[in-house]
Amino acid sequence: MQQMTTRDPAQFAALRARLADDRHRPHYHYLPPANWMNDPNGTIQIGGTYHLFYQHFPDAAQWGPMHWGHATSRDLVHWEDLPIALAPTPGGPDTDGCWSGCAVNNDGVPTFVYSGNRAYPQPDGMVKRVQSTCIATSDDGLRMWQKHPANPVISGPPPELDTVQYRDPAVWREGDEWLCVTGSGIRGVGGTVLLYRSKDLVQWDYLGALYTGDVNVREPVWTGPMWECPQFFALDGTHVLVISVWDSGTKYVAYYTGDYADYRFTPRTLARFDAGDSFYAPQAIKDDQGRRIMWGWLRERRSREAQVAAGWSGVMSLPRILTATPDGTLHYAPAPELETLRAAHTREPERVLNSEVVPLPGVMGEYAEVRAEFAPGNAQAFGLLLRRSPDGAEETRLMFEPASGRLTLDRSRSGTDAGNGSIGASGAGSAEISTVVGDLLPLAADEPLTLRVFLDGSAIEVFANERLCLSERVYPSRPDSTGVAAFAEGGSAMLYSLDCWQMRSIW
Ligand code: DQQ
Repeated sequence: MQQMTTRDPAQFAALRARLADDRHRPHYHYLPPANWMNDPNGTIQIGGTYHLFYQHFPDAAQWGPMHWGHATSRDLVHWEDLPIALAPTPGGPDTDGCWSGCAVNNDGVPTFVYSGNRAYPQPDGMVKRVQSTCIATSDDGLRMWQKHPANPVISGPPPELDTVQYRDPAVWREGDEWLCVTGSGIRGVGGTVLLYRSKDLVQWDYLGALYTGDVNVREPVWTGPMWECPQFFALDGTHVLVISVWDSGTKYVAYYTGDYADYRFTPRTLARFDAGDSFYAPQAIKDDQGRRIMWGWLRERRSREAQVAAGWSGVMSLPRILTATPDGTLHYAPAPELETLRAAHTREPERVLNSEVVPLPGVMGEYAEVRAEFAPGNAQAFGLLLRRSPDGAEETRLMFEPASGRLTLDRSRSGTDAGNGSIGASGAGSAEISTVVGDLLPLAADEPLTLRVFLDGSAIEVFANERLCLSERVYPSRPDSTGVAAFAEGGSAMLYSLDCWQMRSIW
């Protein structure tokens, strides 16, 4: 692909048009006009407008010195691309990248609090990274940003701590002070979030660790040696700490719920946030309806070469509304605004599935929402076959096993192109890609399984009974891998209903 840059907003429409025919490119998930995107940053709603900033490399579909891209929405569904908001300043603390951070409204002054990154190549070929906390403000409605002359406002982790890495400030207001958590890890101990307070976002005092994990504990979730992109907020009577687990590379997202008092957090629960391998580095806002809305980065699951050749990389998840139950379990719902994208609708009749695969020829599952409700019956396994070719040679299997209560997504037969992280895959990173992902979803007696599946080119997001999310990326090789089938194995299951809506493009 001829080199494209997203530095010039006048080119945005042409870039989107140029990539529009790529069938792996989503139609109703946000992604930049072209090139690389990773974490959501600086999410905020001001004057009714949702602002989404994101980690962006504007010169290629690969990771590079990070900028902050920018898009806005009035309805959480349709987005307008705006010019790049932040770029590295040569010689400054963010010379090698404006890394992740947040946005706050400081008495009417929109302010970014973000990670500056400097990279120093070492004689042994390694790179020493120096990460600090910087701020920037805007006086023109969040378009142009001025970096503060005092940057970095926090030059690095407290010197008394033996830290692994240090980045990704998340700031909130408590009374008359600002509080900030920053992701880090204590060598040999575990991931940690370091807590600071400030009156003015410029002078910060370190208050100790809000909470530190234990790298040696594997259950219920291994939380690793370092945490990126922490999020900490009150929700429905509990406090939630969301962490992105890093271990020489990005792993997955987990969350704790528990109690917060005297600048310390005491967890009561710990679980995976998303059972897939794609969702990472999420960020949440509280909007003007009081809803806690979260977006995450749906990273690619194909080789670096395939991403560069495509000319784009990275997708933003759909906005998820979070709620917490009294036992500390998070529930997730796709923002109801997404229903405005529903177009042609098909409904399959109720049927019993008897150890069989039932293709549903009327259901087109390429850019669609599928909602299916099952009763487990006595089947050993049942579920949906997604992105299926007419002969079943390619398919992505979403399967529930009642005995174990496990929901899995198997992408081992999703596509055959080399480099797509599936069968026949080759290329950077493909060896470490798991092809079967999932988690436990215990059902109460007589509780049906309700799957809401959002299919959008290469992006799949599953909401199961609103308490398990599973996000993945698949790259079917065949243009006719657009079908959906229902199946049951080792007995029968009841498919009460299956609705499918074609989803309109947001562009
Ligand atoms: N991405 C950013 C970091 C963050 C990581 C760099 C998480 O600030 O820790 O692009 O994906």
